[in-house]
This record gives sequence, C-alpha cells and structure tokens, in this order.
Amino acid sequence: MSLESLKIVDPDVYDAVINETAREKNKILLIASENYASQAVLEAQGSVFTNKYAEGYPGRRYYGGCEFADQVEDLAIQRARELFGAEHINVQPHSGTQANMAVYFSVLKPGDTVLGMSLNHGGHLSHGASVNFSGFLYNPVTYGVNKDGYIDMDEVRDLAMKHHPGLIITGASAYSRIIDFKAFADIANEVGAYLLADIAHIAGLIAAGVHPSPFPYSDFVTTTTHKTLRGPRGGMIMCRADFAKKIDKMIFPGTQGGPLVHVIAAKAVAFKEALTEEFKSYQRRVVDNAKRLSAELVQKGFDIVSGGTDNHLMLVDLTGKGITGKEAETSLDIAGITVNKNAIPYDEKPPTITSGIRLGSPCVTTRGMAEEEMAEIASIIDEVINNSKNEDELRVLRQRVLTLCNRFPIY
Ligand code: DSN
Repeated sequence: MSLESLKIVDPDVYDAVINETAREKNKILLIASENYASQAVLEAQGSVFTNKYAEGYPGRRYYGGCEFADQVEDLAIQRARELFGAEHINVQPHSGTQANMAVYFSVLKPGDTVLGMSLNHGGHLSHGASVNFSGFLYNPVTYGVNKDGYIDMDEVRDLAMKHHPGLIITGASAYSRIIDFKAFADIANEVGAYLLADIAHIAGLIAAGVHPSPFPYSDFVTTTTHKTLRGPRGGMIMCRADFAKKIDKMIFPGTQGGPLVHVIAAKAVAFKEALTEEFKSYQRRVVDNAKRLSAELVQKGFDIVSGGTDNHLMLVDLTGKGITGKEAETSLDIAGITVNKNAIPYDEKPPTITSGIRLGSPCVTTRGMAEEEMAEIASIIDEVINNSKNEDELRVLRQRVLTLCNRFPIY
C-alpha cells in the first residue's frame, strides 16, 4: 500500500509503520493468535469506509448514504454463512471480547453463574477471569485440564451439575487439543445451560474442516477474525435464529455504537479468501507445521503440554530447562523469534514470569514455510534456550533466522 502521504504528513507514524513492516518481515513470528492479513484485506481496511457512520443494520440504518456499507456488510454475512453454516450472523463486534459480552448480556443477569475454562489453564480473559467484566459481573466457575494437559470432561460435568451455570463456555487461547463440542453440548443440555463456543483461535481450522465444527451443537459461536481466519482485527457472533434479535440488540445499541465499516469490508474480503481451496490447504499446512514443530521440540528434550498438538499451537513447559517463560521470550526475540510467555497448567510462577511459552504456526505458514523449516526453527529455538545468556551466540542465531526469513518474503 502506498504510504506517500503518511510520510509527508506524519513522519513519526510513518517510521513506526516502516519499522513494524521490517519487524514482521525479518523475524519469525510464532505468536499463535497472529497472522499476516492479505494485501487485499489491508486495502479494504484502509479504505474510505473508515469515514462512514452506519449505526443499525443493512436496510435499517440510522444514517443516510449507507447503500455501500449495506453492500459490504451483507457480503460479509453471506460469506460467513457459507463458511460456517450458522443460522444468524452479526459481523459488527469490534473484538472477540465484545462478541462474548453481547452473548452474556443476551442470556444472563448480573450474578448468574458461568462455567468457562480457567485463564491459568488456557482459557480466555472473557471466560470469567476476575479482572474482566465476565468475572466481576457474573459468578465464574472454572474448569481446567488434567495432569496430562487434556480438558477433563468429567470435571466439566461435575462442576456443571454442582453449580448449575446459566452459560457454559468452551474455547481457549492456549489449548492444543481437539475440543469436543458435542460433549460440551450434552452437559449444557443436561443442566439446562446455554452453550457458547468461542472459536477465536481455531476459526480458520473450522472453516477449512480441519477441526470439528461447533455447529449444530452450540447456541452461540463467537470468534475473532484475525487469528487463523487471517482477516482484519475484529469479532463476529453466530447464533441460532431464535437469538438473532437479542444478539443484534446487544451489539447495537447495547454495547457498541457505529460499526467499523472499513473493518467489516475487510472481513468480507477475508471470508471470500477463506472460501477458497487454497485456504483449506493453508489450514492443513498450519496443523502439519505445528505438529512437526512440536515433534522436533520433543525430540530435543522439550516438554510440550499434553505431549503435542492437534491444532495450530502448542504450550512449551520450560520447567526442566531451567529458564522462565519471560527469559525465553526475551532471548528468543534477540535471536529474531517472537513468541509470548505463557502460563502452563498448574504453573507456580506469576503470569508476568511464567514457566512456559506458547508457539503457533499460522504466521510462518502464511509465509510459505513448510515442515523442513519447522525443523530449522525448532533447532534455533533449542540453541537459543541452551545459550540464552550468550549474546554472541544469539547474534549468530539471528543470522540463521534472517536467512530463513529472506527465503520467505511477506507482502
Ligand atoms: N489475546 C489473544 C491471544 O493471544 O490468544 C486472545 O484473545
């Protein structure tokens, strides 16, 4: 995209954009929730739709001049329906947390009980964490993973039977195994709870048929659009037709004002891309790459929570390596590999330190890297962790990262 005007009007922001572009180009990005949106997505998001107010929904707006806003919102909805098969879709949530908020507000009263995955075991802030609206407006009860790193469905059922939640939430930010949506639905039905599947991390995999779908088991399905789905930063809600009115009202005017029409236009583009065969093949490679990266790390003596992965991410337990997640994140970044420190289940260290790192394959797979490159990345990670305080060695490893990046350019 041309940045000529930006360069003249605001050299500081221009420099930041140029530096960020170089960072994304010259480093290996393994943050599991990130991706490289396509040039077409960036162009739609950077379009004149940023100028438009369109409160309301297609055909029912509170502003004039919405004919093209209607067009892109209708396209986004229609394509999302083709991708996921949902009965009703709202593409206006600004984020995944706002999508979840609208679901809570649609079916719960303050103080009601929600059963979600613990943040410490891989859940998301908006699934009942005490520091989030979901934790302080509602009564959160949390399930976790067992010592093998798998969600224990018996525990979920026991908690549901004991606490009678109004809403059960499935979905995670750091869980590497297949989620059994039907098993969650059976428990929700048994205790009379609504079921929300937050598929933010695995939406791309589901769209491509690489992970089982939460439909028809869930009352509500929320997602972000920028992770494996590879669209613009934003959220989306899908639900049964009978909740359509409530959900739409809880997004606008309940919790949001004007929709971000430029982002909705970019969502429409991303969904079109996601309907292609190329996208399906991309998602298969995302999983293959994650599996290979995990297997290579295991071979080098790393502990992976649950022993491996079925999706796009893995949690590496660094306890046996004598390095914290925070230290590993810093050393890896010096060598040019960007990851995030992440609590592991039963972590004894605080979330600002952690005993683990989370790795994901979406970005490197978008660049075109394949299993061979995953072996090289695992080897570099191993060297970094073994030489985390040796700056000379980290500089040498930085060169290996650059060589790899140069072979797989972005944009
Ligand atoms: N913060 C996101 C992640 O990194 O997984 C989840 O919303």
